[in-house]
Amino acid sequence: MLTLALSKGRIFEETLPLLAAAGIRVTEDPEKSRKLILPTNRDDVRVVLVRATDVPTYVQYGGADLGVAGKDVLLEHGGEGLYQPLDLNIAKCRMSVAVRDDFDYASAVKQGSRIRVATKYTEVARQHFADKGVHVDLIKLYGSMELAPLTGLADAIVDLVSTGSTLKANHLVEVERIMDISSRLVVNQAALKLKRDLLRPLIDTFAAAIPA
Ligand code: PRT
Ligand code: MG
Repeated sequence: MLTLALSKGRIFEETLPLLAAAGIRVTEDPEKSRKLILPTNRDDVRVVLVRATDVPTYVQYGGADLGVAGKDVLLEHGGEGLYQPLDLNIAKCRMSVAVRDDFDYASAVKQGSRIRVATKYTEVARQHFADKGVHVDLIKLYGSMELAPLTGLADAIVDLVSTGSTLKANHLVEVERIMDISSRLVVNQAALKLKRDLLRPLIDTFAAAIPA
């Protein structure tokens, strides 16, 4: 049996075509069902639904044999115990710094200055500002980062941006692009050896079906 960990929403939706390429069809709709374990048309493959940030943890400890997780999530997790064979090129976005449209970011990040940044991605943010020689006070948030600069909680946020419409709707502007983000296939290292006969063909089929 192979257990695949996915999060609901864009990762689930964008993984479906890759599964289809391997002849795997999830036979229940996660948006309609309350089930957390979804069967597929194959007796030896099932899908477990977990929070996006929990996918690496499930795979690391063998709660799932493989999973799909954003690079943002993997960077914060650290990737320990995970084999990452493929960039699936799905759920694409970028990680950026954003500020209020009336905030003078250039002055705020002069060498040796100090800035207050709210983010879910404290590891990436810490590294980014360290590289620039800017002292940063990090405020860890779990959601609605966009609100932080509007309420005076922080000068800037580090968040994911795709269309940019969330920033725009909240009078924020993207002032720096830190990195491009896409989702990766992650595999439990022990499973890779013990379930090689099931996993290897699946990884190869996914590799051939990655969207351009
Ligand atoms: O939503 P929930 O709190 O349950 O969990 P999650 O946000 O961790 O999961 P989900 O499903 O929203 O995101 C899963 C993965 O999709 C992330 O880890 C990213 O790798 C990837 N991804 C791709 C995105 C986006 N695009 C994205 N736009 N994740 C989040 N967003 C958010 C962003 O944080 C911001 O609030 O969408 C908003 C911006 O979108 P635009 O289009 O307005 O710019
Ligand atoms: Mg989300």
